[in-house]
Amino acid sequence: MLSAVVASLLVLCLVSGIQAGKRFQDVMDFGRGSASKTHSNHIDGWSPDSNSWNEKLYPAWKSGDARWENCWRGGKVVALLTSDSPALIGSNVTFAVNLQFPRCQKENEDGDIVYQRGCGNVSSSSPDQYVYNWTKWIDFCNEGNCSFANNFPDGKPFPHPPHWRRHNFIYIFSTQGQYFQKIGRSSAVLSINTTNITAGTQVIEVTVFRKGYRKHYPVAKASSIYVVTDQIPFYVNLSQTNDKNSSDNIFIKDSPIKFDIRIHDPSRYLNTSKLTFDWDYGDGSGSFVSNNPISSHTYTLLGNFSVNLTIKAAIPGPCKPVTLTPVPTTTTTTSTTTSSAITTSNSTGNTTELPPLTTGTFPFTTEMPNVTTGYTTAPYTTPSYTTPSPGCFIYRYGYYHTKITVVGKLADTL
Ligand SMILES: *[C@@H]1O[C@H](CO)[C@@H](O)[C@H](O)[C@H]1NC(C)=O
Ligand SMILES: *[C@@H]1O[C@H](CO)[C@@H](O)[C@H](O)[C@H]1NC(C)=O
Ligand SMILES: *[C@@H]1O[C@H](CO)[C@@H](O)[C@H](O)[C@H]1NC(C)=O
Ligand SMILES: *[C@@H]1O[C@H](CO)[C@@H](O)[C@H](O)[C@H]1NC(C)=O
Ligand SMILES: *[C@@H]1O[C@H](CO)[C@@H](O)[C@H](O)[C@H]1NC(C)=O
Ligand SMILES: *[C@@H]1O[C@H](CO)[C@@H](O)[C@H](O)[C@H]1NC(C)=O
Ligand SMILES: *[C@@H]1O[C@H](CO)[C@@H](O)[C@H](O)[C@H]1NC(C)=O
Ligand SMILES: *[C@@H]1O[C@H](CO)[C@@H](O)[C@H](O)[C@H]1NC(C)=O
Ligand SMILES: *[C@@H]1O[C@H](CO)[C@@H](O)[C@H](O)[C@H]1NC(C)=O
Ligand SMILES: *[C@@H]1O[C@H](CO)[C@@H](O)[C@H](O)[C@H]1NC(C)=O
Ligand SMILES: *[C@@H]1O[C@H](CO)[C@@H](O)[C@H](O)[C@H]1NC(C)=O
Ligand SMILES: CC(=O)N[C@H]1CO[C@H](CO)[C@@H](O)[C@@H]1O
Repeated sequence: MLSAVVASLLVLCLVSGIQAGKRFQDVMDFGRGSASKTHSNHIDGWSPDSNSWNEKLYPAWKSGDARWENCWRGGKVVALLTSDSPALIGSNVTFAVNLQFPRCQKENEDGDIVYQRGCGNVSSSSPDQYVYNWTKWIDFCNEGNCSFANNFPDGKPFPHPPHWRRHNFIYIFSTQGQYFQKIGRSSAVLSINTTNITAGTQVIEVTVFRKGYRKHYPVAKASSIYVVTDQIPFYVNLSQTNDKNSSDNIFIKDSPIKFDIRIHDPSRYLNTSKLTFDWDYGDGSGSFVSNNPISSHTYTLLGNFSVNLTIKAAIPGPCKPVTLTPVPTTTTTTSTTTSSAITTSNSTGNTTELPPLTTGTFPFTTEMPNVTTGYTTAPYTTPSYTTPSPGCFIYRYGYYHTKITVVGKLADTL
């Protein structure tokens, strides 16, 4: 009898022990999947998703949980998650989250959510009515010590950047088996240095909570993919004066064509690199090497030409034999030929008012398949175009190939 009581107590303890032991990876939809892979590489400033998650303070709902339906007054909040990928390994990829509130709701200067005047049922003469007024809590908060819940899911206290009291949303990002937490207003931006991220297509997820008194409430969830590549992302703009159709790749003989290389490098990672552009215009004129992303070539023959470009970036790097992220030299096709739109998914658990958005897509091309571009440090490199200068470099390449047709002036009017 007694032993039965002890046993059931023990069971109770075990059960509650299990409940208390929720981890980030259990909460994140993609956490489990990515945790099974080997993510031994640490992202600066991020934490492993094996850390425990305080479920009392942050209720954890999976997508599709019915509770998402009533988590916000007057409708649903949609989180739009976008990125500026593709990102060359070593550069930063930047994510932006924007919260869209139900019709007629907006965030005001104080960071509170109010009904917009003159919208829908809200009378234009009445003062702002609040949906969520967090300002009223500020009195309960002095120098970083608030009487309401003021910690992240892993227990760390909120940081106190300027105006932090007006930061009423908590953003939990998750990728590569790691998480990052921050507070903010109705939008948030986050950069990741991709040095330690494996080349390929990766998934990132964000869960957004609104500030509550005793606990915080999930309001939206979103996920997106981003591409990290070991080849320089760029596109080439070909143009010619008086070109009838700028997208048909048909040009006129004896008139210069402008080849304009636009490198996609929003974090300016390549700013300190030496860039070399090696053109082959395909008309037997040979290789033309330049340091200028804009070049010009005049075809004096009619016909079809196969144009090739190799971009080489010498990025100043550490000199010691580095054991950096092993860049998979497997078919880079998977990671680089995805010039397709990178779509972001929306989710508030169920249906959303908006179609999935596309990220700031970039018409980049890095075509040539299976060219190996591993990390190479200066002492071990194959012969290079540039004369070896002091210091050591990481070399990255980008490839472009296109076909153009050169016609006579009268050809298309005939
Ligand atoms: C990459 O990983 C190494 C080893 O874990 C770490 O020391 C370094 O800070 C990381 N760098 C970045 C940019 O994440
Ligand atoms: C989810 O959406 C479906 C179809 O739009 C709807 O029938 C269902 O009621 C929604 N689920 C919840 C929990 O609201
Ligand atoms: C990312 O980190 C690496 C290694 O710390 C550094 O060399 C590189 O410049 C960083 N990239 C950016 C965009 O800050
Ligand atoms: C005000 O809102 C109610 C309920 O949402 C709706 O039935 C009514 O038509 C609205 N009135 C106007 C003038 O929009
Ligand atoms: C929010 O609460 C504060 C303090 O109670 C009050 O002064 C303010 O007017 C409220 N804001 C709105 C938009 O109602
Ligand atoms: C924060 O508040 C708690 C409880 O109200 C109090 O015990 C503590 O001394 C305060 N700490 C500071 C730094 O004000
Ligand atoms: C790159 O991201 C890191 C955070 O990972 C940030 O500290 C750094 O300022 C960023 N650099 C640039 C140039 O965006
Ligand atoms: C390509 O270059 C032409 C001429 O410089 C310019 O008018 C056009 O806007 C550019 N197109 C793109 C997509 O950058
Ligand atoms: C321009 O060329 C593209 C590609 O060949 C073609 O799809 C498009 O219809 C052309 N536009 C015009 C106005 O001729
Ligand atoms: C140009 O690139 C194509 C395809 O990548 C390749 O087949 C061809 O040999 C290259 N031509 C030259 C002259 O390098
Ligand atoms: C690239 O692919 C070609 C055929 O598709 C193959 O013959 C060649 O060995 C590959 N090169 C490398 C470096 O994998
Ligand atoms: C992940 C997710 O829920 N995506 C949804 C985004 O919205 C579209 C259209 O509303 C749905 O088809 C997706 O399933």
